[in-house]
Amino acid sequence: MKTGSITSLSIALSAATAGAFTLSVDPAPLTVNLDNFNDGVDTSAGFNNMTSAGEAAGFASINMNAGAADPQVQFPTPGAAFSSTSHPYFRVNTRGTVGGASQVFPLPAAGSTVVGYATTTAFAESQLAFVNSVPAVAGTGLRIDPLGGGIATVERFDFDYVMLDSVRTIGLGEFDHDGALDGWTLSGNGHIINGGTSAGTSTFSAMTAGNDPVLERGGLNADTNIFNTIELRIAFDPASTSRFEMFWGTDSFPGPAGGQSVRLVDELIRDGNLHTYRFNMSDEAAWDGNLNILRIDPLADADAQAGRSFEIDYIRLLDGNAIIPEPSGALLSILGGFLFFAHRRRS
Ligand SMILES: [Ca+2]
Ligand SMILES: [Ca+2]
Ligand SMILES: [Ca+2]
Repeated sequence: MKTGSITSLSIALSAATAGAFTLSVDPAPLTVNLDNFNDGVDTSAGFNNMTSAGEAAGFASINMNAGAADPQVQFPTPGAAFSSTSHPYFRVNTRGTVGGASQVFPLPAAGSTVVGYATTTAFAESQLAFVNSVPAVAGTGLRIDPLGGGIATVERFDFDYVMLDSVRTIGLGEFDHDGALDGWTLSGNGHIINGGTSAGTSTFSAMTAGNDPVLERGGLNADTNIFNTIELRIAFDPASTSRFEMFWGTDSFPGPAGGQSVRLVDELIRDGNLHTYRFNMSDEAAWDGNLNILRIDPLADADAQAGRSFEIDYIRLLDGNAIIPEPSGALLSILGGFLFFAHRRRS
């Protein structure tokens, strides 16, 4: 990343702000929804040996007869046509009978664009990439052939979301169907209360009830050399004053551990609306090896015990090396407690 100039050095941060990372607030989105199946309107079509079982609670359900040959369902995008030029990667969150390699094709069908993924009985996200035919794949939807492998008369497949990404992305939490926690746990001390996920908002919302309210997801295995950027979209209670803190652990720097976290206080936008915070972690010495755990204390101290609300739209890992800096806009670089305002220019 080229930095045109560093125009000021301001030590205006509270003592709680810490970490060595670069922060972008509300950068241009890198991901679009092909469909999140959250509006309850079933638009599935083009069946072969499958039938719709409806759309409700934030996902679309499709049935196939066991062993059916070449099962197919089509999901037209409700939005604009997409192109692999801008969005070469995509993610499918699905569950179904454990089967062979399910396949995905763009619509209208085009050659040599097939990708395969394995379905599991619990919702799980598959990260996929279009196999680009020159010059690119463009489409108005996807056709999915969810190959089953069970013995039930009817096998059912549920589709939570399909998202198209500009850079390689892992959805650590998209909170996109009713009750979804996407592998996150409300750990230990009970200081997160009234938590719940709604497909209507595609968010997890909750309140704090004490210091160090903990959201944690373990069992990760992501190469920090590639996935050096965390993106979080979150809303904070206007009445809150507390810091936000995020801890991590890798196979070479186990965590969560004190001193292995990023903290924000003054940088938080506390207007009750969702804002995007993108952290490039590549300056962190302990962002090394394979990431295996992430812990978020949304509002960690101060008035947390008074009961403050927060709402999370998503938590993602991004290939930050592939992110092209925006032509304008402010960037905050926080190194050892010093705040740099870097105004980036194309060069
Ligand atoms: Ca729908
Ligand atoms: Ca959904
Ligand atoms: Ca969401």
